[in-house]
Amino acid sequence: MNFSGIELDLNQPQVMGVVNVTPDSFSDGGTLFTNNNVSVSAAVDRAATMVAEGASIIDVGGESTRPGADAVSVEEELSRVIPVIEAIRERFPVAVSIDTSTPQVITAAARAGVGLINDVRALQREGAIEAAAETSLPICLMHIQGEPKTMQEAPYYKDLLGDIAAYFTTRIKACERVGIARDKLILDPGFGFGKTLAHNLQLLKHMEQLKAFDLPLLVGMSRKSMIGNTLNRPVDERLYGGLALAVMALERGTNIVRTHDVLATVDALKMAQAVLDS
Ligand code: PT1
Repeated sequence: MNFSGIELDLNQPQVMGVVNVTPDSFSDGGTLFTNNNVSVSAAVDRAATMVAEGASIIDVGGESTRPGADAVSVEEELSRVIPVIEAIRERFPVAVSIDTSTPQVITAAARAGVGLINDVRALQREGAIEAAAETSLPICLMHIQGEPKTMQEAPYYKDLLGDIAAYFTTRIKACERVGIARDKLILDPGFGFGKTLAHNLQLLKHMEQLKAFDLPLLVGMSRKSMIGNTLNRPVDERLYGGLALAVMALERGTNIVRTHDVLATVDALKMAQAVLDS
């Protein structure tokens, strides 16, 4: 798949490193901020480390979507992410994705050189799908039930995998209706987005069912509460649990793993892939 000039072989596991430019992210919130301003050089340093560790995509986000997070203004989101995207693209031959649901941010990020639109709301925000179509870029459509602010209040599914598949069918059709080619789409089941611990575990266990769409799959489980709640570990002690989940996702057909822990994840996936290839 081509990510704005960067060609990635999705038959090999690809690792997406997370660069959060938010003051309030769940795992590394505020570390790239000083005096409430984005530190572009700190973000570039973080990206440089992740590229050296083997990340092939850097995911830049300016609005936290963790459970309970507050919204930000369009102006604030733009001022956080655009300078960081430009700086990373200037320095490294790496694909950059923009983690956003905001149409103005989609448009500006495309101009700044991103290769992938990563939207946890699967382009449901007013104007987002048209903005995304206009860019001709690949898009990651993530499943979410509800909105980040309230999604963990009472998640409910009649048929977990069936409901998520039905959602993807609807969103893929919506994309095709505005002229987005099906082969530009990547699907993400959205671990932690309107799901109980039991839902998250069942979703991973059965996620190979999503291969029926015949589209690339992306997952993000790194440091999430599904690990914390199972192991009773704080956010900074969830690496080993996260590696187990990443390997299980690979076995079930995942193509891209989104993580805060690039080096460890690259090694785990390389090792697991060697076994799958043998
Ligand atoms: C994800 C993802 C994302 N996750 C994609 N983008 C986050 N494509 C942000 C918790 O339960 O999985 N896929 N962008 C981060 N969101 C969360 C959600 C963080 C839940 C933490 C939790 O702890």
